[in-house]
Amino acid sequence: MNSAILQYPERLKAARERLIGTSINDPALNYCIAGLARVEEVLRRPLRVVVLGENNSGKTSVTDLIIGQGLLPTGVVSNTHVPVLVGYGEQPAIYGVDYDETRIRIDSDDGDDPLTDLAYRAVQVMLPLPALKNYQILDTPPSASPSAFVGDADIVIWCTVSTRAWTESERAAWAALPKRCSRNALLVGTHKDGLDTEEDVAHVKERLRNLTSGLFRDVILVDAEGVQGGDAVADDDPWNGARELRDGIQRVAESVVERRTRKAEKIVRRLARLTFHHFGSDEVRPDSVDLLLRWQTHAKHLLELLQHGRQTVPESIETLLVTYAYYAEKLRPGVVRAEDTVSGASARALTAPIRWPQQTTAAARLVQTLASDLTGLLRMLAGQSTYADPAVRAEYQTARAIVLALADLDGAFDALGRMLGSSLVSEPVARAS
Ligand SMILES: Nc1nc2c(ncn2[C@@H]2O[C@H](COP(=O)(O)OP(=O)(O)OP(=O)(O)O)[C@@H](O)[C@H]2O)c(=O)[nH]1
Ligand SMILES: [Mg+2]
Repeated sequence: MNSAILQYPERLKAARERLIGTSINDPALNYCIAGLARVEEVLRRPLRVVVLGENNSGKTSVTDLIIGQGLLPTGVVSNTHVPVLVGYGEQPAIYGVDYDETRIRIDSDDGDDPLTDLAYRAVQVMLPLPALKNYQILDTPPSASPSAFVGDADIVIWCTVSTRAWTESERAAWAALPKRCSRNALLVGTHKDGLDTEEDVAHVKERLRNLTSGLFRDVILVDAEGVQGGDAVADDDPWNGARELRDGIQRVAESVVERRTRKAEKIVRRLARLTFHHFGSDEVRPDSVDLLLRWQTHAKHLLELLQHGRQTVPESIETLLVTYAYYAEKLRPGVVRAEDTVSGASARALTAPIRWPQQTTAAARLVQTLASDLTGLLRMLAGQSTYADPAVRAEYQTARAIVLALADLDGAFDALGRMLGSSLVSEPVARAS
């Protein structure tokens, strides 16, 4: 997987800790810190694999096969009339989850068989297996409505008995699940051992693929009949399908994580933008008030031109950036050309082609956002800190730099850098309306 994706939660954590480290007590900044913590938490949550299928289709056996055959406790294996969530724990432990969500440890050695004695809503099994740090597995009980279990599923596995696979009732049950389930679903055919030859295996696999085309990411056949509750079986024999199944889950997991990260990046950018616009204690230097007003009039005019179709989106962006550069130079001479002062933008982006958005409402909104970001930046250049203490001022500057990096305004600045090139920053002229 792309390492930037894997490192993203760490990057957020580092930024958040540096923000906390500035010890600035600013409501917008506090809001940002709390938001970052929340996003990190969501990103670090293990994925949830939900194992579904009709009665006796091998759900529990497949759950056991995924974690390592024989590792699921016997009491649990023989009692799957409630959902069983298998997750990571430093020490092996089994909990009963009550209807009021209280957890009671039930794997003590007092001789009772608490798994059958008490009515739990669910059972939670904790095992010290590294793979379970990345995903939890929910083994579901025989149920008339599998949709009850997919609410927070990231990956769905449907178990079917290979020798009689994909019956009409299975088709109907799968069709009743939310459409999004298919995006990250695997079809697992159990009882592979009931097929005589490799040819039969290939034939059943092909048949299943054809019958369920578009419904699953992959079809995997397994022999899931293991030594349950006994010693773990070494599964270096590729025939039982355990490795193929784990690889399949891993592939789906990677795409889920990637999508989750992209979403998080968007949220963080929005959060950082919002923070950037609301935090700080600068006041505009008296000599800069007029320049700022002129910029605002200018930007407003440009947005109107766009709205009335007199300028295209690319033209509007270019003009906005050139205009911004002009005012930025006026407010703080040298700021535009000293590349890292403005953006810290990398050379990578300077060589990449700009993909201007099409002329749509979304694109117009993008230009508007850009204008307001640029206003925020100019305000920053036009500001003087109200803090006399240079140490506090420096902390504000640090915090601002972190927030700006999170807001990732680089795209805009890269384009700016490219357009300016070596040319001089001249007074921009808005097109005649
Ligand atoms: N031969 C063979 N037997 C299997 C396989 N998978 C499961 N079984 C057996 O089939 C029976 C049902 O398997 P389970 O894993 O309990 O099925 P389940 O879907 O969890 O059953 P419920 O929770 O009662 O719906 C058990 O006796 C398993 O040992 C397989 O791949 N091959
Ligand atoms: Mg079961």
